[in-house]
Amino acid sequence: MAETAYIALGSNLGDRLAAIESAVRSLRATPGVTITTVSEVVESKPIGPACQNDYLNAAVRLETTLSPRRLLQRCQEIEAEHGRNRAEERRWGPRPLDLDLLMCGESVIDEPDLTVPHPLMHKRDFVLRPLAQIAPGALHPVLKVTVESLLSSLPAETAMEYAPDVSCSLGWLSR
Ligand code: A4P
Ligand code: MG
Repeated sequence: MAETAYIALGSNLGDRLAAIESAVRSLRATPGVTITTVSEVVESKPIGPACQNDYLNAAVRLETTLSPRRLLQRCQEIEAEHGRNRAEERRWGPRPLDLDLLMCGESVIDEPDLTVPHPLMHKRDFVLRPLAQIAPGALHPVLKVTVESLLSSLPAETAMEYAPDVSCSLGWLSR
């Protein structure tokens, strides 16, 4: 049975927009995955070590017959294809591509290498803002509140700065 899942995309190294576009194409080409909506791409100041570039962030909604674990594996393959090497990274440090599995249907998973919903999604403006564009009414299966209300209840100091000139639409990548 197909489930609705949401994936967050981020990039702050190299050609950030090309990486995000290409990752959406790779997801779209994955058997068992149909991308249904793609958010705008927004630019955000980095959370984490300060000495790194601003990020581009986006979110996609998809229908999938893959299990959450298989979907995460596919995300990690796509990250690796885009030059990501975790062995050389700091936590929250710069990366050419980051794909986070935010939610997958009603699944609640708490395993060492897979937590669904993503454990930080409800605290991240750079995740919730693009996600709220495409799924304002989606319900967080643990917190039992909508994405829209998670976003509006973030403390003001977590609000990100966005550069509107970088905002752009990848809607043409939906199908
Ligand atoms: N993992 C467990 N559950 C999941 C899941 N649901 N989705 C495991 C993805 N991965 C999951 O991930 C570390 C491990 O988490 C993986 O091995 C996987 O098995 P990672 O991608 O290597 O580490 P990370 O991305 O540094 O950590 P995390 O906890 O995903 O943090 P974030 O929130 O992604 O932070 N600032 C801005 N403005 N924009 C950003 O996109 N991103 C980060 C990364 C920091 N600052 C940022 C941004
Ligand atoms: Mg991550």
